[in-house]
Amino acid sequence: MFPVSRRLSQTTPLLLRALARPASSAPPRLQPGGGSTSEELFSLEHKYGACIYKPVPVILERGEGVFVWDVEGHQYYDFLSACSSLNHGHRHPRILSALHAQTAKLTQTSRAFHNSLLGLYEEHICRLFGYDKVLPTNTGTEGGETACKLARSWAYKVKGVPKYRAKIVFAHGNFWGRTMAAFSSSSDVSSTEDFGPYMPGFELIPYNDIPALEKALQDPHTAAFMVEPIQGDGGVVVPDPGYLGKIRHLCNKYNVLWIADEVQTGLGRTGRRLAVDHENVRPDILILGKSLSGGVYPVSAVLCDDHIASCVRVGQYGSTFGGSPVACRVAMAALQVMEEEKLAENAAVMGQLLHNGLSKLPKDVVREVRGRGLLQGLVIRETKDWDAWKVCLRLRDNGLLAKNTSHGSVIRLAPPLVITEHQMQECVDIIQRTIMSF
Ligand code: IF1
Repeated sequence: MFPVSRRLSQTTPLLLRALARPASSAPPRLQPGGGSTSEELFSLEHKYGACIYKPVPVILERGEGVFVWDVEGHQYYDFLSACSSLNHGHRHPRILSALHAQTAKLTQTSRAFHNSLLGLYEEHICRLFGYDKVLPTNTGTEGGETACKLARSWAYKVKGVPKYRAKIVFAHGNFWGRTMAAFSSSSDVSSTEDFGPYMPGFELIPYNDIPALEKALQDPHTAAFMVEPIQGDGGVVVPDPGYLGKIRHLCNKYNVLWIADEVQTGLGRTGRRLAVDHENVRPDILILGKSLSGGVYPVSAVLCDDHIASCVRVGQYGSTFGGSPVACRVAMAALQVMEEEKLAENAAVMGQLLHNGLSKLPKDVVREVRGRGLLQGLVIRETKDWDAWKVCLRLRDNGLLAKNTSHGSVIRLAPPLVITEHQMQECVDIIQRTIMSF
């Protein structure tokens, strides 16, 4: 134990810091919608917000369909769709009316009681995706955590893996969040090195590498392989044709669960309802999120069949807002709109337009254009004069908002799936003009 004096000296500054801060009840100077300028708002974020992002310098105030406007009234095409949480576009009228209708009645109950929407939603999503059960969650990360827990529990109770020897395999370049478990499965040392020690029982193999996968699955303690059908933040990496089918085959062969993380690729983004539909294969556990609520509320979901869901026990899963009346209502509306407005089909057609329009760009600036549907990546050949970040800044100046992935040189191009042919042509022109300006 430290001597009292040292303990005091250590605690005194903290104590003083805690006590000395006068809580201010004065109302903030600037009010929502009160005409604050970008500069004023930048400075507030700089002063009061922990520095955890490096956003493109633009302050958005309004959104409609594929468009957003900044506080000065400049209009932009939104080519990120808030990281694919706006597949339906900004403020889709049918999703907003579902939100307003529900908030006028009952917003939240917690799972301490039933609510009148949960069963309707559970039936809707299970029948649409063809699974026996759903665990309603809030964020994609929570969906990933839930999937890993399900896989471990199944390994012990069904596969017969000795307790606490279960292994879950992930692919280099994966991203499914920033929690301790998500970071424990990350290959990105630069963002995870501050947070050890890491979750045991996680193993990394190269993405799109079937021999490496087979070797990992041969371990009798392997519970699951969790993977994105296309790696989003990893740089819009599309695996070889047949990769998903071989995952399915090998997971069957070695009695391992296949967890598909479709948080970013799902719900029409790649030109099919799910990215796994491109190879007509079915994961054992499916994680959805982001656009599941049409971008108006955090809603995610984990779908599986009874032999996996039967491993859960009351009290092991859940959250305050998971399965709330608002979550259920907006998710049902989002799923209906996706189907009735054929968003996946439009993504396939518009994605081809985008891909074709960009494939003619000069190879000395654009190394490659890759992706599926409306999840495309523009791989910039970076030099001392330009990089992906500078291209994003110039795209902004030309009226189109996009952002490079954590892998730096790849600009993710992912507009809302409601984009029209005319709008897509305009955007291709903007991107071509911008690239040619370098
Ligand atoms: C941010 C990235 C994209 C995801 C996949 C799970 C999650 C994500 C495949 C977790 C989340 C978001 C997080 C968001 C930016 C965005 C992103 F750059 F971080 F990686 F899209 F590529 N699985 N991706 O992509 O879902 O808990 O966030 O709901 O953190 O800034 P979440």
